[in-house]
Amino acid sequence: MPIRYNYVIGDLQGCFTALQALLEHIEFDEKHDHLWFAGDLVARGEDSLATLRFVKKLCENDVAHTVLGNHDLHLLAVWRGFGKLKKNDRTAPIFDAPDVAALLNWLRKQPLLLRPNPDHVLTHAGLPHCWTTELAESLAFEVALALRGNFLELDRFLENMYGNQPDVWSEGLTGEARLRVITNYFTRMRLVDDIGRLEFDFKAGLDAPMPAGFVPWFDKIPQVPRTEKVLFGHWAALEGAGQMKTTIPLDGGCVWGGSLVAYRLEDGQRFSTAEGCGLG
Ligand SMILES: [Mn+2]
Repeated sequence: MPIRYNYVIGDLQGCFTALQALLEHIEFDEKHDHLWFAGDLVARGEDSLATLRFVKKLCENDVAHTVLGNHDLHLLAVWRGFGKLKKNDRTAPIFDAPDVAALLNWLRKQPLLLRPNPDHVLTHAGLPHCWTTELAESLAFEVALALRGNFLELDRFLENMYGNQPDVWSEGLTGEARLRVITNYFTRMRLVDDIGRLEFDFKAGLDAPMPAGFVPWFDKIPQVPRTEKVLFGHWAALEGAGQMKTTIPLDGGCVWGGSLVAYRLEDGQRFSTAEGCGLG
């Protein structure tokens, strides 16, 4: 049976009830449809554990795929002892669950970039204009290799993952600094400057004043024109709105009282829950 529809879904953040409502709304059918998640499966929503279990099962059944977001990486770091739960994270039950190792060993094997079809690229935060899509694919794979390696490799990566430096891509970077900046582009990027330097403080919407010299990453024209559309989550203040020409925001800010968004690849139609879980 050929796939009927592919839906790309924005940041779940543990909003399990909203996910179920959205799947009902799009009449998701495991036998015929396929789901693509933009990462940040867990964090502040009401049931990160149920969300993680649900998405893992779909992925293992080859019904869904997900990329990793900053909250997913943070979950892995806490698990391995390199981070602490954030004040508003409601992920503690994951660490007490009998299947914690299975869940997190599965999570760490998920990629930072996916190609749902030849016309689309999916990452958690987007793609900077200084990378071709091909380069991005190979850089995402460098990080994925560290994440899915043995615990020594995983721990070395997680221990060095945090930090804002270097804040700009350069081909000559090596080792942990290289993996850190790649990870920051894929999972934390919002604003960049002309050379692709990252800015880490701005989280507001597009009508808010931005630091001098910085613009949203999607306002920069790729140095090598991209033929693919870029699907991304992470930036809740965009509210998943504004179907732009070449970039498609998917984080409807569900956990902040917005909505959970699904984008149908076949026709570009957007679907969303009536309201988010509003826990923020
Ligand atoms: Mn995020």
